[in-house]
Amino acid sequence: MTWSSFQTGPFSSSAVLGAVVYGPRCRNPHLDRGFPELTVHAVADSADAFTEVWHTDRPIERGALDGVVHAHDGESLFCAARIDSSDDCTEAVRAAYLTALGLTRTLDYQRIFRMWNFVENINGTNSEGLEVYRDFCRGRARAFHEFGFAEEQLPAATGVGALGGGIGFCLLAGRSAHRVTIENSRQLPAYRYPERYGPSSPSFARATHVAAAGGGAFIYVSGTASVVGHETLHRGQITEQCGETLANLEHLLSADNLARHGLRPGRRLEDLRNIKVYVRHQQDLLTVREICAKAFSPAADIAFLNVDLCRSDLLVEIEGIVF
Ligand code: 3EB
Repeated sequence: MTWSSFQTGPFSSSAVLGAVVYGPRCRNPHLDRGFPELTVHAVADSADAFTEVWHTDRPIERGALDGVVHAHDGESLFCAARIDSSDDCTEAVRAAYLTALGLTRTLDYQRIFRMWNFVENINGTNSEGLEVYRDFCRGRARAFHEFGFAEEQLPAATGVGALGGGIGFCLLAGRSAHRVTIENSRQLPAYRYPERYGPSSPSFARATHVAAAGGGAFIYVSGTASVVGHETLHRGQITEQCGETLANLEHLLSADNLARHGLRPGRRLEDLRNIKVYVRHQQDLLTVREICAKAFSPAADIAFLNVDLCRSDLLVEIEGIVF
């Protein structure tokens, strides 16, 4: 099984399946250190940089295909790609996602359980006047559709802004782990959002439960925001958006919600680890930090990133993992 940790200093490159650097500049995905590394431009100051490292206890094989770098260990696959900034990204996103999805098939890791997407200028508009996030969603949706993915099988995801570097994305997939996709009964499945949010609904599930063949279960929780049904609540109110986001996370992990998917036991906010908190406005960081310190376990690493979010009225988004 693969698990992750946040590293702020140098770390050993052995037994690493992949890594995502949240740094002060972007870099093309590469294999220079012996594993695939995605470098996202996500912090303004290098003092705030950190790396999420995906560990494995098994030997890895690695490679690159059309710019998509990847490594796999017989149980899990990590792959990462970057798409240059452009006026229209639908086609480039579709192509890069199709390459990554193709790898899951040819390498036989077909149970995709998590993906992350970092989109520069996410709330800007493309040459046809479409928001960049919506343009991105269209390409991703086309790739999953063409690949024959049922909506109910979509993985958990994060889709947030980046300070530069076009679009970086990575995904994690399993070969034989049992995977259950989880929705949140407080929220409409994102893949059923009405058309007013864009020509293609976002392709993701609220969470995935992954049970390793050798025992052990993980819940990968998607980026979660102040969205109830399909509407953004508490426009302009950071404390209230944090509260609604925490209510969404709490309900997602509750015994009642997990039981709808045949899963138990229920989990709590205190069970979340490797938490990332995306905050749109720098001036909200202190407020959000205080709320998160109260809500989550002191044992959890919590990283705060000051980036834009996929809807211009969202101020905060939170993700995490139950190990
Ligand atoms: C939402 O609930 C907030 O497009 O991959 C959260 C997680 C959001 C993932 C994505 C978007 C994505 O709709 C936005």
